[in-house]
Amino acid sequence: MLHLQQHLTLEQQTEILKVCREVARQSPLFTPVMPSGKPFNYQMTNCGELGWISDTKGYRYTKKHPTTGRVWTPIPEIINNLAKDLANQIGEPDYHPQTCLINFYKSAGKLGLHQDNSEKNLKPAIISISLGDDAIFLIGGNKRNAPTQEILLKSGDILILHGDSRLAFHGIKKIIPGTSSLLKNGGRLNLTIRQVY
Ligand code: MD3
Ligand code: FE
Repeated sequence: MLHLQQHLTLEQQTEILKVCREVARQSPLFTPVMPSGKPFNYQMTNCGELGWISDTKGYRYTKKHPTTGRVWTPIPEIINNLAKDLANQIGEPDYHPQTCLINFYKSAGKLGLHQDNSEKNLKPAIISISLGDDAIFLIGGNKRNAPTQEILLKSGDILILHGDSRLAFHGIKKIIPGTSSLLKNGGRLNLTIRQVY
């Protein structure tokens, strides 16, 4: 895993936040539920040719927003270019961003320890961008019971998950309210860019 601390300037963060708001206007945030019916502790939407969703039918990628029934909006240029540049730098010149999951956490938001394995191709890197309030991120090993490490993610930080870390268990333990003024009303946005197949 690569952790690029404060990689994005305040200007870049502001521009990315703006395009996320435009995405959310077309494809509104919604609260997904687990296959058990239990709601997640955050809201989400997507952009790109595919979007990751969870409901009582399971975890999967779809071409359409679950409530509007419309296709997801394209990945904004600034996000697409940033992801391709970063992938290039880690030796993935053919990286093709197919989806950007946008998670929005309020102050009580969290995400339990899990593995990302809904993708058909598990080789391409995952690129994650943090905006807004700080979060305590947990990352462990490739087995659920392996010890975890806490990492503080701040606004403008980027994580690149490739190689061994791609299948590491991970989660968001806590949001630390009042640590960023990027989002007017607080909270944290996380963008996760993936090539699915
Ligand atoms: C480590 N999101 O949506 S992003 C997710 O902050 C997810 O919203 C978190 O985990 C969030 O699935 C964490 C950082 C991240 C993304 C993918 C990973 C870390 C990862 C895949 C493997 C290992
Ligand atoms: Fe994940």
